[in-house]
Amino acid sequence: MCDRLFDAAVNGDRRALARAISRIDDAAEGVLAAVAALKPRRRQGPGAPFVLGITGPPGAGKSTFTSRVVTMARAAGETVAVVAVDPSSPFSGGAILGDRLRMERHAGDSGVFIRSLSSRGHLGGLSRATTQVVDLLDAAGFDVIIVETVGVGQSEMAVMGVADTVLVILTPESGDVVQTMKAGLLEVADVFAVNKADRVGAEGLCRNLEMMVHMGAPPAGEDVHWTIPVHGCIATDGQGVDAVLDATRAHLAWCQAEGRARWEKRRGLGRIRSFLDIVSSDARMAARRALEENGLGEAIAAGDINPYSAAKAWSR
Ligand SMILES: Nc1nc2c(ncn2[C@@H]2O[C@H](COP(=O)(O)OP(=O)(O)OP(=O)(O)O)[C@@H](O)[C@H]2O)c(=O)[nH]1
Ligand SMILES: [Mg+2]
Repeated sequence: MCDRLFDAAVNGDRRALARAISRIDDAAEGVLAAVAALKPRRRQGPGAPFVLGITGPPGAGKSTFTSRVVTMARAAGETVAVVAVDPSSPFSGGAILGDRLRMERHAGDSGVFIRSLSSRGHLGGLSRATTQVVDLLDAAGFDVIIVETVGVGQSEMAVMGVADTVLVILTPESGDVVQTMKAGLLEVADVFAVNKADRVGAEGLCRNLEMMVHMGAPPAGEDVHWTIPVHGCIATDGQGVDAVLDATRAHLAWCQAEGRARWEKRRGLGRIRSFLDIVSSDARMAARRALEENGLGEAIAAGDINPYSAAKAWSR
């Protein structure tokens, strides 16, 4: 069933593509085999397609920026897919609606495809779904794939495992350099953009970020080093967006040349993470089924069987 849907999806049927992504998001039966049969181009290496991860604090301007990038890529004749990864709770679904409105200007353009992912309730589900959806969009032939996610926890790590280049968008309001480091955003960033450069404090933040990225010594054992560029921009009127985009393309070019080994290493870690995500969510689903059988769940809840020995007995 899934195979035919996935075939149609990679052959240009946009409705099939949307449905295939829903199947992935729901971890539906047969999805794993269908994804495994895909032939993503980037298995060969970076660059085809360009997978750009965009992350940063809530409200930083990620979607506004993404919309600009879509317009620019279309003007250059490239097809673009956008995946908005939404790790928020089921009770705050407002952001995606706002995105829909913002992206409406691209509606009717068959060279643009926009979807959001939720995968709520699955352990590791979000990163699993993101990787699989990017493979599908890659196989479907998009030139640029943008993965947008709020940098509030694990989701940006998932983006890092799948993107060629990770752009971290900050604003003068999103906190200082120390907070950025504490949030782990320095570890995931290949390029920094300070958006809302029309607001007070943007220049200072740029300067401090510059200082921070130059302070960091190259990691031990790495003979090539990428120095994270920092650019200010105003996503609402487009100022500086092209310079940020050029910096992400420069990083991609670096990944294709001297940074190739580092790209391969990151991709390798991403693949290991995919494996662990799949195994852990499968195991959890199997354990849930086990709870429903033979009164195991009731017995554990009542304290008749202790959860440790039950888990040990089950995982054997
Ligand atoms: N002043 C100013 N406002 C901006 C700029 N870029 C975006 N905004 C505004 O900031 C608000 C949030 O923008 P979004 O693009 O939704 O931000 P986001 O990072 O996608 O937000 P979430 O997905 O909810 O995390 C909107 O009201 C934008 O119009 C900018 O450069 N300057
Ligand atoms: Mg957004």
